[in-house]
Amino acid sequence: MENKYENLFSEIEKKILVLIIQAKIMDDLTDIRNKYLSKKGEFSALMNKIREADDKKAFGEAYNFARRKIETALSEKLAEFQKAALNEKLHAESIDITLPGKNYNVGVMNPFYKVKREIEDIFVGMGYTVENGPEVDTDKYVFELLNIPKDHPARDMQDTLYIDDNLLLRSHTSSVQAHVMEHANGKPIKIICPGKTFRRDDDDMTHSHQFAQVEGLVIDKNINLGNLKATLELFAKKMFSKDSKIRFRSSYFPFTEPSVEVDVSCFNCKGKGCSVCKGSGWIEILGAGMVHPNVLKMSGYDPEVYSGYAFGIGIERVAMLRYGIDDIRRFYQSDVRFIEEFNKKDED
Ligand code: FA5
Repeated sequence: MENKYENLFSEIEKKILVLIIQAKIMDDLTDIRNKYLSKKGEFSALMNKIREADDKKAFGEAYNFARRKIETALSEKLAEFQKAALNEKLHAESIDITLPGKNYNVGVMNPFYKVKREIEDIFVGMGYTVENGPEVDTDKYVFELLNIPKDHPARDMQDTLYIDDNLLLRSHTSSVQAHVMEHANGKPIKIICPGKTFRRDDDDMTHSHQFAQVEGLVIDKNINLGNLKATLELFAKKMFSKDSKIRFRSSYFPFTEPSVEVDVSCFNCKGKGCSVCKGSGWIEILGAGMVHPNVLKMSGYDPEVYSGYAFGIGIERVAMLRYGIDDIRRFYQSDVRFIEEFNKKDED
């Protein structure tokens, strides 16, 4: 049906539609919208004439019809601009897949860390949890709670770097034993703690002033030396080879009684004697023993009820045996050729 108000809007409608067609950029559309369709825009202003219209409904319909046409044309043009902009962006970002790629070198793990992780895996597999302890610690934890009072001669063998009279770089991971016992509140313990240790040792092929140990500590009722031996034998078989054997040699540590040094049968000659084991057929890898009753008492355990064992494994020494590395200092020289060499050995 004819609407007598149509003509009132047709002229301005055409003018705006032409402007929309001619728009070159998105901003042109914004300008058109502001100029004609905003509250005080030229087209919107025509709505005021409704007051004079005798058929207000028809007037409103004609106005809305024209306005919708303009709005539709604006949206279509806007979509056109957006599509063009997207195409342009996609084109600019297109990748030439025929170009040669960049070569990235994949880093490899230092054999020290490989062995550290393997040791952790073996003990976690036996139900141990992995703990951490401070590398800078007090005299109390590094020595006193381990039955090494001030002026005890055993301190000579573990001289270290002191920050002040009381604060020092730990000379063994055994310091973690006292921390763990303190927090366990008399409950059973089964932990290992890998970490850095420091000593005033002269560096040579098998000694470094900084090295790493894995401490092990088990405390419960009825723990005996046989448990320690079975644990370490299983460790040696998993770490070195399934026919590895271990032997205990009696030794002395103030914090264990009895104390032992533990040797592993030489992986190279299977105990016959070779240059790796210096002809003995055995290689020392750790110190261990039954936790001394004094240590248990000082940390709140009744030695009549609880017993335990502890061990301290030198990580670099194990890595040296595992990979046939002749000099401990190589671990710390950051020579990429050295590190890569041991990755190749794993792949062989
Ligand atoms: C200890 O440090 C004791 N805390 C171990 C222990 C723990 C005994 C729990 C009993 C119970 P020892 O000084 O022997 O013990 O060191 C243990 C291991 O650390 C050695 O067998 C060796 O593998 C390694 N180690 C010791 N000193 C050095 C060093 N300067 N450089 C490299 N490795 C070392």
